[in-house]
Amino acid sequence: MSNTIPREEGMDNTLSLLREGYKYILNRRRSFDSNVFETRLLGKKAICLGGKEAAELFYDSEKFKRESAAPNRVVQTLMGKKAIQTLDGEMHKYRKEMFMSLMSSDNVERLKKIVKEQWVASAERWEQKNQIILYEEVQQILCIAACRWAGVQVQEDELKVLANDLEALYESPAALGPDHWRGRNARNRVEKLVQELVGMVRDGEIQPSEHTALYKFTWQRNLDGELLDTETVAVEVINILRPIVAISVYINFTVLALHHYPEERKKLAADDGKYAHMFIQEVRRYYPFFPFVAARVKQDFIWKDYKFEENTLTFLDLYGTNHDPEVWENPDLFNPQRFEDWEGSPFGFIPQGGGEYGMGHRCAGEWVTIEVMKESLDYLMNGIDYDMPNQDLMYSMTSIPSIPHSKVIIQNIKRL
Ligand code: HEM
Ligand code: MYR
Repeated sequence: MSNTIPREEGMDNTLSLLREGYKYILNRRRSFDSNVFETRLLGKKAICLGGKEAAELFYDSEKFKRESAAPNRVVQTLMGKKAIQTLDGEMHKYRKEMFMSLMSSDNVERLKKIVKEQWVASAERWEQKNQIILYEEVQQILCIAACRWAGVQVQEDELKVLANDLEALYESPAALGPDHWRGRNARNRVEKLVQELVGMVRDGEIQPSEHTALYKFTWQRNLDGELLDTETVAVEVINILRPIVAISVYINFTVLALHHYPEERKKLAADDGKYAHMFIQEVRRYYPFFPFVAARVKQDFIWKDYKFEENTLTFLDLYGTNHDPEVWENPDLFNPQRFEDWEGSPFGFIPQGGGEYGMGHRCAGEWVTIEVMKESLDYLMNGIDYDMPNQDLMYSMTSIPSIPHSKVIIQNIKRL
């Protein structure tokens, strides 16, 4: 015997999703008083899940798979074909090990060092200018750092185009019309560029250091002992470059938080490192970024008397789980203090996905993200002084991903 999953009426509710954005799933979880409901999105039946318990279910790889789960528009922009995000089982585990082999503390330190150097070099230039658009400048910093870290050599004059293309890959998945096509064109260009480099590594024309993603991925063998095909190597190297550039969104939100909550500056100034960590965690929890992730039911099962049918498309609400009152006290208040005695939760705090790194799909770059954010926060607090002119700092809850409208303008920059 099973109960019927609460169902949202309507032939297709994609329009409501567009209208309500990050809050679409949360709004319905509230109105149906249920952490699971059924709807129709992008012309298909879909189940939406939210909350800690539902996240635990979603990350059970016996129950959900990623094959054919990501909408085509997301594959064609953000992820790329045959990317790790679309793999299951042994293939996924093996590919994940390849990614995680980059995440040793030495290698993460190497990235932080490059990021710091780029902040310093950029601030020197900014002193000569009246004002800068931080989002764009930080993308340059992170694009150079990501390329150096990954062993991807690009000419100085190509960097702006590349940073702009990598931005387009993560800004376009949910966009419509030309804003979406900008991402598809960017993917074609970036894949071509990285594929050429992979070819050059294989031909011995260039020799990136063995710590780099370009080296490791180029020489990675599949479970069948064959080298990965060139397209897949390029897709996975881009799975390193793009998200590092995307940290610019979180850095923008970091500056926004410092501006909106000036008392936080004092706490950070008196800090030995612990408060900075709490502050960064709260930025990742509080601000909207990755809205939800998609999977399909692997085989029929029953959960809480609800029947989940094989192949049903299922979305897990990341934003809504990070704002779930069952998990967080006053979830809509920005309060880093909440992380002081926080015991950790692989399913309640999921800005970059949940569960484990090794077996599941949780973000391979979560540690990198936190460390790059900390390094950047430290430079913003102790490396420079700046003013924030009047500007439109609003960010929309319906554009995905959400970015403060002015892209954060800062002026009168002085190195300390
Ligand atoms: C996966 C978010 C930064 C590499 C993911 C997932 C999310 C996410 C939500 C999917 C989880 C799932 O499918 O269940 C973010 C956000 C970032 C970020 C918001 C902030 C900028 C990074 C960085 C890297 C990275 C810096 C690499 C250096 C990956 C990879 C996957 C992934 C390789 C696929 C993991 C898998 O399928 O097993 N990320 N990420 N991400 N992320 Fe990140
Ligand atoms: C990354 O580049 O991997 C990290 C940041 C990506 C943010 C992308 C936000 C839009 C994703 C829409 C996905 C819908 C999934 C079904």
